[in-house]
Amino acid sequence: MKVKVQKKERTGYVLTLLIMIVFCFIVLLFPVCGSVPLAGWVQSPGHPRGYDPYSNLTWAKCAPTGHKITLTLLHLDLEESFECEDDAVKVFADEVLLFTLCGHKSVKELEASVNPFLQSFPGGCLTLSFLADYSNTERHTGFRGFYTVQDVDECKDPENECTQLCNNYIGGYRCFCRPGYVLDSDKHTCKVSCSEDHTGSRGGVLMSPEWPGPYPENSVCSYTLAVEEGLQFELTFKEEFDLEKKENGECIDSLTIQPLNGKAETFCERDVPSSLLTGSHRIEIIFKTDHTGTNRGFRFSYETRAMKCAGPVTPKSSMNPQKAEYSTGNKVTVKCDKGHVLKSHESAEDKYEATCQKNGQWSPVIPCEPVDCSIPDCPEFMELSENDPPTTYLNQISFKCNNKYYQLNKNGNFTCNAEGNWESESGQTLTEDMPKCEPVCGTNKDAAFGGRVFGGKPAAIEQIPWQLFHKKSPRGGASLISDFWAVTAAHVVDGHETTTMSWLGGVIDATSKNPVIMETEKIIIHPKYQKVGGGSQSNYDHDIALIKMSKRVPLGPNIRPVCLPKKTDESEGEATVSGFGRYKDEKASRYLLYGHVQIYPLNECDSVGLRVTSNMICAGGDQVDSCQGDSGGPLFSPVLGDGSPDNPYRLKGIVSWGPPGCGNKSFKGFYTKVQNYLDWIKETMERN
Ligand code: 4AZ
Repeated sequence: MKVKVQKKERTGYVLTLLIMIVFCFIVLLFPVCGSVPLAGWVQSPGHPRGYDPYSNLTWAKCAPTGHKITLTLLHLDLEESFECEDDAVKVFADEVLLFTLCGHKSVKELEASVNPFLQSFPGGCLTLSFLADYSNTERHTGFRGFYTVQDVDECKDPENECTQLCNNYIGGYRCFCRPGYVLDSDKHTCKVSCSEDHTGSRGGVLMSPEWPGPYPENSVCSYTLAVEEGLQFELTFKEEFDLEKKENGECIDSLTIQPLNGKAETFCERDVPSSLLTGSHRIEIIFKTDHTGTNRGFRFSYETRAMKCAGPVTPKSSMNPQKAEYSTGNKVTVKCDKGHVLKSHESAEDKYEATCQKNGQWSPVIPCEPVDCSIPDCPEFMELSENDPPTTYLNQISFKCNNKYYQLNKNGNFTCNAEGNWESESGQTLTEDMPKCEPVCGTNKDAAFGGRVFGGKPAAIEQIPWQLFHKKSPRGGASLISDFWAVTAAHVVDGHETTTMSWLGGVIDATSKNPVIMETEKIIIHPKYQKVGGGSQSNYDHDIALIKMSKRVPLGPNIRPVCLPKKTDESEGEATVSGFGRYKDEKASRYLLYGHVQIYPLNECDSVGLRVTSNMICAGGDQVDSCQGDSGGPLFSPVLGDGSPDNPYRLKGIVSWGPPGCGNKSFKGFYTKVQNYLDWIKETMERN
């Protein structure tokens, strides 16, 4: 039977023949390359008779470095199936699946759309796996192809990183440079060989490579200028200075001038100084360029000048003599500025001598640092307004009281002075003029509400917080005047000086279960207080005594001191008297009562024959009088309800005595005039 060969089929055969000739040529030329054969066949089991059900084949070849494996399929006849799920050839480059093939493909089809892609990565492996299932209805011949090991042309890879020229060879590639350039140690970058050593030269010119033409790319030029110590280089830029930079002025290419022991300066802008005195006898100049740009570069001359020293030797100091510059060997006296002393000097020394060295530096250099006043110790109730404030020269601190029942007795602002002491606004040091937190006096709760209370009435808690009360015999009152001291009438405590008395505070009800109990430590009766004829009867002149408590009285809303009167206050007008004393027919009042009385001139008060002295105040009201048991208690003004922080309650008098029969309209009560005892009170409190 004569078979008519079609034209299409013929071209296929011719192509196969051609490829086979090329393959034979390769096989003959390179029979073996190390352990990897340079070419060979790969085909399905039983080809060309056809493969059996369940036949399989795994084939793999790995390329040496700088090579790749290519596979050329010449024939493909497998069972056709959806997504090649029955019989299939799969080709992988390392782990990457390149193709899954099945069915029938002509040589032309294979050449056009399959073979160009059947390649391993450079130095990688190509793997082929063939798997047939059982379901073949007719016989298929399988596949056949050949592989070759080929050199990779790395120079064609745009990522080969040769900055200038590239040369490919079997198994690798090499970068090389145009004349005038040298290959850097990274084996890829071409650089200009441009470093120069000008050691020993006292003058000359330096310029960028190829000046005045554009400087070459990828250059790192290092120039050394060096002469003996005692000289320094001056650089003079006269010509154009043109280095590549970004829009924002940041340098792309740069010229860095690094003096020995000095600060490096980098330039690329045209703002390079016309002349630069470097202050150094040794300079490294680095010129760096990147891979692009057509800028012209730089040119400058250099010469040497004698080394000079400039001032100041150290910040916060002055020099004597004062000059713009100093020659080597010159000596100056360095004096720290006001409020500064030499660092880590034992004595607070502020002067030393320094000499200008050959290297343009001063020696010795001892820094001047501000004097430190340090954090002061704070007495009780006092603290600094700020935690850990700075404490050096001219810094300020201020004190405050950390308890609302206390206030500073003077200005609490201090400044650290040049001598290292805290100084007040009036110019006194902290040790001379330490402020104190003293109890706030003469303030009660009423002050916050204002308003006036009339008549002899029971006092509310917190209304007369300075009222103290001696409940046991002798029943009497006292007034708290600080957080340790109370003032009372001498006749109340007379005879008790050597014993301890218990005073109650913060009570308005004498039967209160929880009063604050204050034990006396000292009872000091006024030295001029006397008893008539040495008997038990007092003449009530100087009827005043001070009581010091054994412990600091805990101040609070119920217990607060009253203010003492001013030296110049008028002793007239209305005042309030308070106490737990006799009330109407009762022997004693259970509650703290108060009432307003009028203070009269002494000559208007009938004393029923008893001697009245200028140490007494007489006062009384229509309905109100003090009486037995009130003695020692307060007579204060303004009247209860009228006081305020600006007009605090002041102790005018101490309940002292009166003609028999309290509340008698024609007689007034007598009170010790506290104003006459201000010095004695102050001195006694200070001394005890
Ligand atoms: C006394 O016996 C007393 N009316 C106190 C004051 C007055 C009278 C007597 C004043 O403690």
